Amino acid sequence: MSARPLIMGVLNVTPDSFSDGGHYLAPEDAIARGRALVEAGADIVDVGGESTRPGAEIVGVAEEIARVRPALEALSAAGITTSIDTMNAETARVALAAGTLYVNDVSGGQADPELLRVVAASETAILIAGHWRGRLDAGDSLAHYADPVSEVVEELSRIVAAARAAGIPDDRIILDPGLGFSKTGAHNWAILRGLDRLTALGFPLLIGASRKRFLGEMLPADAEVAERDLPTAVLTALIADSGIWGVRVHEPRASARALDVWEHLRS
Ligand code: PMM
Repeated sequence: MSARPLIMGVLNVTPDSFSDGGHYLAPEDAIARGRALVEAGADIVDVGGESTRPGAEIVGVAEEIARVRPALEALSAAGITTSIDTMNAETARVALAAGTLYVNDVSGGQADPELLRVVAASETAILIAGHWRGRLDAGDSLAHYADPVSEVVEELSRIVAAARAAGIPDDRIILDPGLGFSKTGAHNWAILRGLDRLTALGFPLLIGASRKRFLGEMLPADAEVAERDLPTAVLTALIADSGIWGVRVHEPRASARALDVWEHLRS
């Protein structure tokens, strides 16, 4: 039987993330939001200082570090498990020094290969490696697959090989299929239907579906982004049986309640 998946709460310290950008730029607001995510059921707070959405400004590493460091330090000092959402080795290094456990790189170490060596050198850090084909552009030009699940499995295997070559042991690697990263809604659904083949790789699996466009496409055109939290939570419960390790969500309370229902049903 599958263990209850962990909940990773999203804290974007950015002016421009698509669903929560601009709310937590002031350090005290970011820290308060991180604490609120834990109170709402998050096991881990994932702090990001650079938006990955198409067309987002690529911020300098110094600016990214300035955005995330106060929250990482304060939350880690409060005993909260944190994760840094970054593609930059230097940001990962600073985050680990601030007490962060997880280095969540949506590019799986491809944007800045030095990041893999930073994780390897820390001896305790855990890499969360996403499936990624390059920076997103508005046209999703890399979102072409003959067989999405097989190709994601194959490309994640190459990421694992690179992580191992950099010196990261298998028990410090978590994989993520990177829903929405060079993937259309149809590709995301195909991957969600094929999670068994991803867990068969033998690594813990994190799924980040929260508030993504493919969930919004099921809602009325004028629905607010926060209305995607209900479909997100339903999906959390529906995929909990696939043996996933965790879900990355913007509103932990909804997914925590969904997992409570899932636990009752299966016990
Ligand atoms: N998606 C986003 C950012 N970081 N990290 C992981 N591991 N998996 C994801 O799917 C993922 C991520 C983009 O969403 P956001 O802008 O709402 O944070």
